[in-house]
Amino acid sequence: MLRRTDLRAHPLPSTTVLRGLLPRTETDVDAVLHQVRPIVDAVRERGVDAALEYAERFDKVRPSGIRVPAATLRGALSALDDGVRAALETSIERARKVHADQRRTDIVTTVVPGGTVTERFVPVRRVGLYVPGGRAVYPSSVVMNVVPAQEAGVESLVVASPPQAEHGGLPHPTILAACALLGVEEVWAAGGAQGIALLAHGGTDTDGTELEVVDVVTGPGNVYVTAAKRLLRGLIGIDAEAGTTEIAVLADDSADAVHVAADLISQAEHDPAAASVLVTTSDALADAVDAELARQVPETKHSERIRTALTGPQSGTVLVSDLDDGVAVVDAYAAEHLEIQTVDARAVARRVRNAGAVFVGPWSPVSLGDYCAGSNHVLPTGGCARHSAGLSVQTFLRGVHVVDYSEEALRDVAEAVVVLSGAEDLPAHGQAVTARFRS
Ligand code: HSO
Ligand code: ZN
Repeated sequence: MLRRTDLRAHPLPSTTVLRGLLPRTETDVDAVLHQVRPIVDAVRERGVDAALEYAERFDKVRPSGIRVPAATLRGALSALDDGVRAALETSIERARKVHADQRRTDIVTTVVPGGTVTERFVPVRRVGLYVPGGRAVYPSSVVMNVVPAQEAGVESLVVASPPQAEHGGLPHPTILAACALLGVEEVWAAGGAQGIALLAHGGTDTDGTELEVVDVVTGPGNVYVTAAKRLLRGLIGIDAEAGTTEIAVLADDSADAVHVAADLISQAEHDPAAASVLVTTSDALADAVDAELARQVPETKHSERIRTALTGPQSGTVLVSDLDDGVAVVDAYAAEHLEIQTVDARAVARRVRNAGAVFVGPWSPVSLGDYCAGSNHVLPTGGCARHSAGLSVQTFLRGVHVVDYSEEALRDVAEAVVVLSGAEDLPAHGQAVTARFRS
């Protein structure tokens, strides 16, 4: 079922060439920028009025207001299925454990006696966390956005999610319930590019209350949401761009084809454009995984979507000569999720440089990480794992340098400052130091 690329004939090509050979279609955010710019401009100029007009056009419903009433949030939580509530609590508890450990303590460096530089980790004041509507409803993504922001010590946070016509212009009730469970008090019925623009520019709600601007927006969304984040970056901070889900599995002949196939299917389930890539040293495993896919896909609920994803140009099997080449290939691919299903998987995993998250050995499937491992599932896609990390407490913190020198410590280094300021033809810089020591 998976298209094959055989890289065993010659030595592996360079990373640059390799990237071109590997299956991947990138979502073209640039192509929609011209559609998104007028939406962002309209929300900047006309605020909530414009956001509501776009909701009518794109979400097919005009919410009565942007901010969801507190009683509605409480109501959604009490209507939540008990089993789902308990599972969400497990997810939240584990995510809190991991993200609480990510908190940073200030780093004080004594550069010279009397001269210190402290890196103080300061949370941003207010963040907007975007939760998509659309094809699937992901309360787990509420957890993955809210928990790191809360654990970072962010003082004020708002969740924005598209209004749903079938829910009277409110975000999906499960999303509202997850927010309530996490103690989120501010939720906006606002989605798409207009939702992102409203977070960045703020406005006045239909009842006259202020919708306050945020400093950072995180969370996955469709191509329009991503385009809006790109346009507004600078005014707001954003996380790494999250596109369509991807899974890569690096496996040798010790891997269990039943598990590998199930894991490739699990992420293909998200979207017909999702990518599932198997990188393997074993023809026998490649064949067995194909056979398993043929058996398992028809049994899944969303088999059409999954088949489209698995047979698309973004998915496939890559055959490599050995695990060294396998590691080079998965590094060049830089998957959002990477599973290592080999002999001594831990050692192989340690050699991987580029991946959003790594899942080691037979008992750590990606879907565990999607919900209940404690790790974060908002991860860089489309090769962005080469330069970016997934969402974490760090996303919401800035390391601020605090410089504190005594008179003696400044006097000791004054000459070097003066020389450098002269070398850069900025003598007033040097004088700001020498002025302090003129008797
Ligand atoms: N695999 C998705 C996250 C998710 N899966 C949410 C299920 N629900 C991107 O990491
Ligand atoms: Zn998933």
